[in-house]
Amino acid sequence: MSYASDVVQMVSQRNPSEPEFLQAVKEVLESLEPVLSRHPKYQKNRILERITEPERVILFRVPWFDDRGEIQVNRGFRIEFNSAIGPYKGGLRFHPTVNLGILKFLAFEQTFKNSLTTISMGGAKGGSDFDPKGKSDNEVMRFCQSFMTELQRHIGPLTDVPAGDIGVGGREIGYLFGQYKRLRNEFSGVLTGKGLNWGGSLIRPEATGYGAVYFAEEMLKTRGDSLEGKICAVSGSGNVAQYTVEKLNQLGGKAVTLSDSNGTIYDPAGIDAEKLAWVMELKNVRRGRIREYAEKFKGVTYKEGARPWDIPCQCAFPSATQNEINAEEAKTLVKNGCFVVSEGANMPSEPEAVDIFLEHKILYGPGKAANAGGVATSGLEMAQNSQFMSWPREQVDQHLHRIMVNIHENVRRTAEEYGYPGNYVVGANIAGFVKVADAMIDQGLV
Ligand code: NDP
Ligand code: 2IT
Repeated sequence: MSYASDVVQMVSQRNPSEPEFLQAVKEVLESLEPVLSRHPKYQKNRILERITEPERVILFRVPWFDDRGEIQVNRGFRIEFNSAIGPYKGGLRFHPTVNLGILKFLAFEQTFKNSLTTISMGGAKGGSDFDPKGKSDNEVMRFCQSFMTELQRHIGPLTDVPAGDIGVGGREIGYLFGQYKRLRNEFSGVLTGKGLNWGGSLIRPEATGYGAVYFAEEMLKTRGDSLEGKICAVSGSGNVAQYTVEKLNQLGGKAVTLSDSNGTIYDPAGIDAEKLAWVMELKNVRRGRIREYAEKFKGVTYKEGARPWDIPCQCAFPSATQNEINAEEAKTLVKNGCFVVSEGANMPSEPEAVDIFLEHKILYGPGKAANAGGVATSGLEMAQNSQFMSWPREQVDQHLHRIMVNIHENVRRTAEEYGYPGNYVVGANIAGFVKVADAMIDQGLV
């Protein structure tokens, strides 16, 4: 047995009820074999045993009153996974499916993703099983205030800097920031994704979607191709999906699908800027369902309970959630001519789906590389906060674009160096790992 598979087995025994965490650990550790055999120092320093164990897990009660005056109790989490290369950094997810194993997978992935950005940030994730759907603004505010009342003692602008993820957008970050400021009497860059009038960065809302499209563009360039005229399937209809569609439109692509947890819309004419503006109002202001798109625009079909992957496309941008593409769907995508997958979501492809993409040698950009633009721009927000400055839109977008080009180049080169040309999974995992692992060795056994 190899060192990596020994540790995978140990981690499985230790965390039997965390399937998503084990899935992420297995994928990363197995792809590290080439770097582990070349450099025995990682085994000697027991880096895999250490890097798969969070530095700290915080679990807390979040009590709040609903609008009827009834007491509700949710569970809050913050996983501070790794601080070898910077303060803990990563989003908060509010969704009824949230549990320890899901947040551990996300925080583990975040560690390698943040390493790829080239900005000094460690890995973390947090959230709650609170469901913002159907709650009033006041309920969301009371929940966020209670959540932050506990979380505030664990975070800080140089310690741990949360941001948004599923179910946490500008509204939630505002309520969380207000409560932090009130309790700590401190106006600081403790959260990212803030409003533009109170320390937020231009382009942060756009960054994850834009970044995933920039990454796809870089992958296409390696084959002398571009996004011009490409039919694109996008899943989700939240923050990442919306700005993926916006950037695709700007670069000549044609997005034909969006979805939510109820179903998928297919618009063969393309989701142009005007339709996208309507979607943004629907999802971000009215908080409605994507089904309504098919009622509003002609020639559109809506399939209840369906995902977009049987719609013929050349490029796919999974932008909803983990494990949203299975092996069958991956086969269908490839059969229908899809040859670019750029993951806006975290771990949206099941392991068997990833195998199919790699087997068919399509351009497959795993989430930790393709969606790193979001957290990278959070890093740019932190940089602006520390200077008490805000940079113009073009400047932030140029930084984001440059960062995505550099991540792509680093990942591509690393894959080649270790004998897996074109394999962005191996490239991203090794490049992300080496920087964190070397920092851990430099800093001793802590
Ligand atoms: P949002 O909450 O803005 O949107 C999430 C979208 O995905 C919604 O359309 C939602 O539908 C759908 N969705 C969520 N859960 C499920 C599910 N179980 N099945 C089907 N659809 C689902 O979140 P984001 O756009 O911010 O996040 C989307 C993905 O991108 C996540 O994987 C997140 O981790 C990842 N990501 C986000 C970043 C960011 O900066 N925001 C950065 C990097 C990655 P519904 O309305 O029905 O819930
Ligand atoms: O998964 C992610 O990278 C995010 N949700 C963004 C994290 C951040 O700190 O901006």
